[in-house]
Amino acid sequence: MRRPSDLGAVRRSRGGSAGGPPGEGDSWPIFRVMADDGSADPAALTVPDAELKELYRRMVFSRQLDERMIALQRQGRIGFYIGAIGEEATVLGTAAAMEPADWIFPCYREHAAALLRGMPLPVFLAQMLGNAGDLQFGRQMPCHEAWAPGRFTSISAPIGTQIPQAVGAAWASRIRKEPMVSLVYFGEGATSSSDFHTGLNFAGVNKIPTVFVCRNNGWAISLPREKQTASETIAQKAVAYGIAGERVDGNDLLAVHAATRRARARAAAGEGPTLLECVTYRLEGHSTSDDPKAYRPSEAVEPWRKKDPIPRLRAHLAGRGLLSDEEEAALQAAAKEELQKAIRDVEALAAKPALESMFEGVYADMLWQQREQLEEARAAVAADPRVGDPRHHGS
Ligand SMILES: Cc1ncc(C[n+]2csc(CCOP(=O)(O)OP(=O)(O)O)c2C)c(N)n1
Repeated sequence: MRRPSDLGAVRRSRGGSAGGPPGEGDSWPIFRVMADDGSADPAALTVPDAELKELYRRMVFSRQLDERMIALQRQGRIGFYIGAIGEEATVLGTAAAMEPADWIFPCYREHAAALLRGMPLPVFLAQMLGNAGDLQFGRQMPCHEAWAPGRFTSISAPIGTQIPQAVGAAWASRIRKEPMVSLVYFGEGATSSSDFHTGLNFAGVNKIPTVFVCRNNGWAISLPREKQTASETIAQKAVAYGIAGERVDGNDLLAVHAATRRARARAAAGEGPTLLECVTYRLEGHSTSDDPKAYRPSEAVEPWRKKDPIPRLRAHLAGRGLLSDEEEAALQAAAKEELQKAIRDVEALAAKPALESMFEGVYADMLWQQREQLEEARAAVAADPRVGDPRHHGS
């Protein structure tokens, strides 16, 4: 069996004690390109300058999107949101390192990857509102988007289910001789799921071309990483499956991108899958339904605020003369304006999905039972137009 230690930058565990917050385990050294102050060895830079600036712009946009969506939820304008504040370098660095033919299997924090894959912002926002512009006809929870034209599958709410799905899709592509590598996202909590085992075991045995991206953000809702697993790191779990494992500074966009390129190249060359552990931190609550003050002291968060991936990449770009203060201000203002306009436009689309859409898309031809239910629904709406309005809970 090929040992992960044979695979270039991939390390093998020397063992070590369990516990400690993410970032402390030293038996699997963390791969970094950028220092905390944004400086980097010019010889280690692999992302062209223009692409790097564009990824920085997308990180800023992702942060503003998350902040706006949380505000909309607090104002009662959308029902739910789950974002990636603090994890932007992990999401964008991995997605940007893949090829357009590759399928992305998201967890639920990867909205920036959906937009990178070409999902139009208004379509994303219509899904948030579940209105007539929603391609899913309001059937999914808010922020459970899908964008098939960009090979971005539906967000997976049940923990871990997307892992074997990504493996199956890559297996199918290999059978069809298509050069596709799948990439799947999950949190460190999902590494305790049976689907994690199923997916990594099968992929390891069969050398399936999948890149497994664990966003180790330290928390699974209220459960800290050290109570999730006795393993010192997530990357070392690769050893048991006989696959490559790599531990990366998830707040270093350059490192995340380079490690994902390496993992993709291994997969495409038939050398099998890689488990990438991106060490990052969930700076805010799990979702808009969560208040982290109930279980996490703010002192635990402060050191990670100083490691925020956005100022770090900004310092890197500024240090290399690639981003001036004026450009930074313009980029922030443009993101704000784009968001404001898109939210205004999509909210103005007040219409709900067509009533018929509730019954369509299940069978090629509607069953008689569905036709009967559709007639009943039509009669109910005709008698009281408030029926079906989510703000109306019956009388
Ligand atoms: C099978 C299943 N069990 C429980 C839940 C409830 N749940 C939603 S998110 C979550 C925590 C997941 O944590 P992690 O995998 O670390 O991802 P993160 O939210 O940190 O990105 C849980 C337990 C679920 N969605 N599915």
